[in-house]
Amino acid sequence: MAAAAMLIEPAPDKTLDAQFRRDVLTGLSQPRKAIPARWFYDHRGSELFEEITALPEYYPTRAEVSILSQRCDELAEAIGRGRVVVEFGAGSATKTPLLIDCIAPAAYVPVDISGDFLRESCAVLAERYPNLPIHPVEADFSRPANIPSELKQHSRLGFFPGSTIGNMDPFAAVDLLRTMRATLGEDSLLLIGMDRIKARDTLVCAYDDTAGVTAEFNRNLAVRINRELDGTIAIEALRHRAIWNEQRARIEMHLEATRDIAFEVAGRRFTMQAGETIHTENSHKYDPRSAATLLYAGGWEPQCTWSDGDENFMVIVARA
Ligand code: AVI
Repeated sequence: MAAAAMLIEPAPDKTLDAQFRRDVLTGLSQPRKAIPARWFYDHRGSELFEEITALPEYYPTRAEVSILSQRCDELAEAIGRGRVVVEFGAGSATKTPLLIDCIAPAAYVPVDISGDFLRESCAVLAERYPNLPIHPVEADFSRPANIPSELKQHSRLGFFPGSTIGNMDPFAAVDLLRTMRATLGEDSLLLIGMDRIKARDTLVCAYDDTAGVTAEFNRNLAVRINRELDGTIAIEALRHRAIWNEQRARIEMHLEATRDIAFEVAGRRFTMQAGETIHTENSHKYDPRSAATLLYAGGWEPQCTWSDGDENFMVIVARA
């Protein structure tokens, strides 16, 4: 790795375990059961998500990659060269190099709560870009993070691809955008990917693929609960559901009980009636106007927006 490979602000695993336990127990105790989507991503969940990104029905990854690769010159003009790129989440092997090739950053700072993913993605990038200073920061990017002081003189570009912002409800998304602004500081830019509103069938198929990978991804949350929290959930009694909520412009994923079930989690007893669901994910979709409103509320002024040829996905550059 070209520069400081030290990880700062290590995330305490015990705290994560406790948060998982609390979120699951609280979520299952509500009249409408719901568990935050962040808990999908254990090792198996991350593998399944990688598989999802290659599915024929799941267009967002391909669409975003096509924008980043085909609009390189325009991106370079909008962003300029020599910024420090701060990526929120460990970089993906496909998207981060596209950006680096395009804007020749002064340094790359991935911020991720998982030290393992950080190490993996930094090792891959360090091999590909031996002269690029890489400064991984092991931290929860929903809290203000410290950018290494030796990089303070450079302007920053926040990079938040993948429409991950869509997995937050609009209030949480605004909070996150404000936190990113605080981390990045004055004179910074943000390059963000957002999935666009489109025909219901296209959306539902993207989240309910024929190979059943998204169904397995969804059910893996219950598998994780059984393994990590001494759960006794009958996995085969949970059906994957993907529903387009038109009013809220979001895809909802649920695990629906196909029969009455009772189970224990961490010593507590829960029941579900046939047809009752655990709400496991929201994936909000935007159009250019609602995206701009969200960005303004989060302290960012949109400068340029690019969509892929099918208008499935947007990449936006916004200014602090
Ligand atoms: C990570 N996130 C942007 C994905 C999405 O499209 O909301 C997660 C996902 N859930 C099911 N398929 C993909």
